[in-house]
Amino acid sequence: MARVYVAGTPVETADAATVLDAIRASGRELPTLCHDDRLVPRGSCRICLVAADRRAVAACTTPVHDGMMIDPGDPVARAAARGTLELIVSELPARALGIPPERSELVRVCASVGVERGAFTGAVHTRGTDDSHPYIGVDRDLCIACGRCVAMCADVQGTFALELAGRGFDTVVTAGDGGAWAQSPCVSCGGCVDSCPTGALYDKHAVGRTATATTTTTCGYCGVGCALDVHTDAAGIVAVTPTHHAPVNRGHACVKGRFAHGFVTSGDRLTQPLLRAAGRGSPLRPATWEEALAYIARELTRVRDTHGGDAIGMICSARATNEENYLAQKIARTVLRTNNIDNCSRLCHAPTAAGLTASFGFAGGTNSFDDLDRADCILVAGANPTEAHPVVGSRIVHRVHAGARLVVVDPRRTELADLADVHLRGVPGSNVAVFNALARLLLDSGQVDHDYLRDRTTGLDELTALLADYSAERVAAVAGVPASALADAARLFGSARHPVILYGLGITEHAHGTDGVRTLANLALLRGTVGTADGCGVLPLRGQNNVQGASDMGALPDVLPGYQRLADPAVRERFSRGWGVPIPERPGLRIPAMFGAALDGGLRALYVIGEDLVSSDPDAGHVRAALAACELVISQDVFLSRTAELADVVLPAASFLEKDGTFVNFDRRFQRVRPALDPPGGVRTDFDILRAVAAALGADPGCPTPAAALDECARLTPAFGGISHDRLDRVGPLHWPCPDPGHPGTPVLHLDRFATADGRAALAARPYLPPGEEPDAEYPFVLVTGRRLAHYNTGSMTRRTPNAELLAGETLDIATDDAAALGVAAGDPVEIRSRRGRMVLPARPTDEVAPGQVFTAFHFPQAPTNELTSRSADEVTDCPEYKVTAVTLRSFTEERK
Ligand SMILES: Nc1nc2c(c(=O)[nH]1)N[C@H]1C(S)=C(S)[C@@H](COP(=O)(O)OP(=O)(O)OC[C@H]3O[C@@H](n4cnc5c(=O)[nH]c(N)nc54)[C@H](O)[C@@H]3O)O[C@H]1N2
Ligand SMILES: Nc1nc2c(c(=O)[nH]1)N[C@H]1C(S)=C(S)[C@@H](COP(=O)(O)OP(=O)(O)OC[C@H]3O[C@@H](n4cnc5c(=O)[nH]c(N)nc54)[C@H](O)[C@@H]3O)O[C@H]1N2
Ligand SMILES: [Mo]
Repeated sequence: MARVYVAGTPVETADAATVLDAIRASGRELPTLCHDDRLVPRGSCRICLVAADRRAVAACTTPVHDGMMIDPGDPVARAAARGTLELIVSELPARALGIPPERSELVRVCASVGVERGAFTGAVHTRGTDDSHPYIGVDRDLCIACGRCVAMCADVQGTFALELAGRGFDTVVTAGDGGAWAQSPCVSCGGCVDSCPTGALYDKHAVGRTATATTTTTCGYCGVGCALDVHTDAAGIVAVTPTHHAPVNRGHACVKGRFAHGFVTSGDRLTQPLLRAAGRGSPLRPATWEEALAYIARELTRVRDTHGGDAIGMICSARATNEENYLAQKIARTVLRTNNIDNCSRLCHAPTAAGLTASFGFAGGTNSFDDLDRADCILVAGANPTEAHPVVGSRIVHRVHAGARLVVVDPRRTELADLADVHLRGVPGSNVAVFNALARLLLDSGQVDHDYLRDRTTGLDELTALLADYSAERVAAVAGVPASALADAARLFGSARHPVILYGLGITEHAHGTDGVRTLANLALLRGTVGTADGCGVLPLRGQNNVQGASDMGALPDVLPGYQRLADPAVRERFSRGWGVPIPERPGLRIPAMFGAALDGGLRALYVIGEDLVSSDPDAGHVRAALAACELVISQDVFLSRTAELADVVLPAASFLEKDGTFVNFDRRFQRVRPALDPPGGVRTDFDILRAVAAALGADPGCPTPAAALDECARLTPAFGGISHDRLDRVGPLHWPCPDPGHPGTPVLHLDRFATADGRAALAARPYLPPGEEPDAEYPFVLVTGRRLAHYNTGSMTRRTPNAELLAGETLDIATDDAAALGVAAGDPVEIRSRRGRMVLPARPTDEVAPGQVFTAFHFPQAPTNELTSRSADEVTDCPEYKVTAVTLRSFTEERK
């Protein structure tokens, strides 16, 4: 700590503080122009000149020392600052000072320093504008070459798309090679726009509007859980900006959270319930809420009372809030009287929940994302965070530039693979073999923590015995990864002091996904880097905004909130007492089993909240057949999804921007979701809809408000006992477990003991087994499916925003040589056929995919990827093997000739 004097008043600051920090800590404001808290201070604009120990200094770059005397109002320094500002302004066109103050820091600074236009008139630029990008407008003549945008792009986003080009007076920001912004490598995170002090870079959507309110909430796209400030006027959203100083995203965001909000006003949003007046076969027509609710109540009651509650299934939404998921599973269990409730974690990270529970005892990532800041080796396995979790991706890039080593395990050459020290490019489905080889190399080289293994783990002998079969040479042959690369990876991971493991669906969405998670977790255990103050642990990059929370809230067939086991009579007893209704004992069906039961006649009604089964579940033909077999399908969604089109009743739901509640992000943080908008007329939140459905069924589910729902959940769930809306509003995000209102939350799990029965982590001795579906002579290629930056899952939201201009359609990514052998060039149509279905996509020849493999996403209805994927699934959790589908390809143009 240092004690300094600001205008004579003593102020305590950190040793590393700057004069600017000290002035702000004293409660004073000091205008700045080139400064941004997210960036390393530059000290280039001189607007923050003050006197320190009687010398004029730039406050933003001058470090404090004990006893320093700071005079923020020193007349000489401030006159110099004012003169500098006058010079800057003199070189700008008149419109620079006509921008509303909330969109121009320069205008605010001029007002505060007392500078008006006209003191000097310098030469003014005529460098023109760039309107090519759907979101980012460029008015080059307002650029003062402060460099903030360049630093945001390089140091925060990690893309290095921007630079200051030209010399002297002509220096100006440019993107890429200086051509159109839209053609540059810019990934549209918006960081440059958020930092630009003059309006040279601006949010095109916000032009001409003035926000009258700002609501801080949590992003509803991926599981990173970025805090966003949603700025609104009477007409709706003016702009969304990342919340500065938010613990997760620290003032950063991606193209989806930052810009893709236009779907809320899309003309085709559902705004009233839809019903089939004359039953199946008749068209969906608008209905009143009363009609729709009465219909649902009558049909659900009929099915329940005739066939029992287990003839009904409910699929809850990882897009919805904790409170909504809590209420949904409570209604399923107490009103519909079934444990047939599941959520899309089944399609995603169910193997994570099963694998981490088996290894460590808890179904959550072990550490906080913040621990990445000290990681010196990052193992990214089966994840593509620069596209799917961009704020995490940026932080990884940043760490690597700061010296951390990077190992990427992915069949594709992703952006991070390009940056990696070692890229292990095994064939899809080879993870267990690769991780076993790495484990063997760590053991053979002695790069393991023997004390830790002895004291804190079980299963070392079994693992060691199994690993006899996993020499690097043998695995090289199985996985197609050079033995030397395996050795390099093991050496980097084995010699790191703070290794961290981040992983994604490339590990889980496999026939042996749970084994993949467990054998990956072995690596952290061997090194003793999980459950220790030093270690950085194992972090699953959970997918949906609230997939962690949907599962935490018990929207699962075999556990109640907080993973309390339904099979445990004491747990059932507590919930039965808490809810005042005995809860059914029989464990419910998982999503794939619900489809099977529908086809067998055991399941007759399916209530689907915020999931597009036809687009996102594997083998769409099978899904459609299952839906057709049900007597009643309810779809509750923001849009008429492909599933809603097949439903008997469609209920219009609010989006995350219109909701009150909480989400749990990928590192177990409860974060507040606050309504920035009212739902459009006729639309209700999932919370209100669920309460109305329960009421129509003649039940009162309690939980009058979202806050009350979380309170009730906290009372029944020890791990969440200290979490409430009120506390989150006061102290900010909290990591579970958080057992009581005085508990600070648990960023790092398992510090004293693991949550397993014996308190030790279980090493897993799991053999490599081949994928469920393998290529053969008839279907010789492996189709890998995944994600692209600009679009989100079924694309229902992002396709209804200008993100559709950033990526207008799907492609089939194919190795250059394979494309040549097929006779297709970029853009040529290729027919892709599996044992179940087909589609036609334009080819995109690239060396990002290996020969014999092809890649595509599932964001567009015109590219119905899941018509092709198989029902092969993880043997433990039924998570579909989306990452391996055997397909055959042919040039479609050829065919038609
Ligand atoms: N832009 C965007 N962001 C998203 C989403 C989105 O749709 N769009 N969806 C969200 C959701 S729900 C989720 S779950 C997450 C998913 O986030 P990720 O898990 O990162 O996404 P994927 O692209 O599905 O798969 C990750 C990687 O696994 C690799 N892979 C495939 N097979 C194998 C294998 O056998 N071994 C290894 N080691 N790797 C393999 C793929 O090549 C791919 O690069 O993203 C979330 N964020
Ligand atoms: N081939 C292939 N298929 C995959 C995957 C893959 O990697 N490859 N990944 C799988 C994974 S990981 C996942 S998570 C699933 C995702 O699959 P889904 O969950 O089906 O996909 P989403 O597009 O995220 O959202 C589903 C629906 O929720 C609606 N919605 C959004 N917000 C709300 C809300 O607040 N309330 C309500 N009621 N509705 C809302 C959207 O409009 C959309 O129609 O896809 C899976 N499918
Ligand atoms: Mo997901």
